Amino acid sequence: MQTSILLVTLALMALSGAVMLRVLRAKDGPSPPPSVNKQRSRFIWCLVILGVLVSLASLRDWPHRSAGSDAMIVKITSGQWWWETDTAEIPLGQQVEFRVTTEDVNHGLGIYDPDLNLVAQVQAMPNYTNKLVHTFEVPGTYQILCMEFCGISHHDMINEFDVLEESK
Ligand SMILES: [Cu+2]
Repeated sequence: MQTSILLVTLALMALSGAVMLRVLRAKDGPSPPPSVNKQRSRFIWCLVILGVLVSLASLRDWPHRSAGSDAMIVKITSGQWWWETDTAEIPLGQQVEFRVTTEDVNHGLGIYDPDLNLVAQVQAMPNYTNKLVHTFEVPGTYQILCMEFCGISHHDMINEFDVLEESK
């Protein structure tokens, strides 16, 4: 998904650059007839509409969207230098909405699978609750690590939870 977004962004940036170059070159020559200007205006509006549509379509599945009504809510609070979760067990295949905040400075919540691959992340911010929606497809023990240097014991910010095939 991230690669698709990057490629689409690069393609649209290249297209925008080409349009800008053409506009700049056209400025030096004789002024075009009104019909050409109208055609250019239509073309630019088509690009704007295309950009908005691509943005909406590609942003829809980002993890910061709202969860379904049957999602499990997991609250995670952080501070220097700890993570506190209100559950230690999450059922496999269950959509989870993490509600993440901090009591002091900014922290970066990173959720790592049993092989220590990063599977989801969100910023923990003071006086604000960020939402992160994720569905775990692999059982095991997941670790929560801080991804933003937040002080001398930043490396001690470790917690974990289990993703279980059947909830107990
Ligand atoms: Cu930290």
